[in-house]
Amino acid sequence: NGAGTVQTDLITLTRFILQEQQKVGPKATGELTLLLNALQFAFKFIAHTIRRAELVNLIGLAGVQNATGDDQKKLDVIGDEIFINAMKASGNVKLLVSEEQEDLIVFESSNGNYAVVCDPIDGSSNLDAGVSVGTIFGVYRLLPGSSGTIKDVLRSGTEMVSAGYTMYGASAHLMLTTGHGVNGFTLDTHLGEFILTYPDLRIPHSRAIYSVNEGNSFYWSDEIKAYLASLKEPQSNGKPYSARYIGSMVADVHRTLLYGGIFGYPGDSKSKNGKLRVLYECFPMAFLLEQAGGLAVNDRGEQISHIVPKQIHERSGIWLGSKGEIEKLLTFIKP
Ligand code: P6P
Repeated sequence: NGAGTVQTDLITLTRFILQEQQKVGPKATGELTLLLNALQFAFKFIAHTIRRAELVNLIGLAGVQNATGDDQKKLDVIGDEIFINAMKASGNVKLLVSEEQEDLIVFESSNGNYAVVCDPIDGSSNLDAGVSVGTIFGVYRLLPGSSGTIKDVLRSGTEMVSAGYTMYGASAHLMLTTGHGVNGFTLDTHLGEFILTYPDLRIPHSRAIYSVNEGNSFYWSDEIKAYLASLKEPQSNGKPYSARYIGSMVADVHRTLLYGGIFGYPGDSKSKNGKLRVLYECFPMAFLLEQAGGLAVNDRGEQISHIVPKQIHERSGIWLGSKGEIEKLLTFIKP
């Protein structure tokens, strides 16, 4: 519609989630709906806090280290607390895995049937430079009869019931799947609502864009070196691929989802399993990409969502993106 026309029938995230619940029919308990609403509150609060951070100078090192040894920025700590409090308050969450917390969090008083895994503010090291960062999350329903133990989260990505991310950039963009495709929402700060802006998003089948940290190339396998060298040669259209790397996974994946291409953080001789964590970075992004018609594989070319992690901060090499681009990669890495 033209810029001047007024939209009078907006689809908010709340309305969308209810529509999804109605699709499930009478057996839907409404618990996932309540959980997704608690998640959206956390995203709104984090978005607001990040915007204010630049004004009230919250940005800066908090002087503490997180579970995986990264220097923790104040916003990491605040984002983590916001997320923990929102999940606890929902009453639907029994377990929480957070990048910022070494151990599994069990909400003792909760009778919730869900486990949430999250990276509250992924890419936070970019915050001072004003680069988009994001919250990445995944949701498991507790195993039948479980009262909530680590066994409920050491499961393959294929068992997730929902996943997505919210990228905090010029606007806050939430990309969400509940297993029925991918839908994108943009936060209208005046309404305080996420509005449906990317209905039934599909990733282009191919796109000549690759996204990887070339600074690691000395340590890559010969197969990866050969693959990337092939992208730098003029292709059938006479042009080589373009390189785009932001260094914030949510921003790099968001561009890949919208434009197509391939993003990777492969393992190498200095970090066998790469840098990205299986539960709250690889699995949610793999779920989204697969639901959008893309693919996500590990360094051996296996579908990454089939991995069963052995510990909650486990890492894996990962490549994700357009189906055509992953299939081209597989011709180099598939044994
Ligand atoms: P590198 C950010 O710290 C992060 O966890 C991801 O968001 C991002 O994709 C990756 O690390 C960047 O790592 O080694 O390329 O700086």
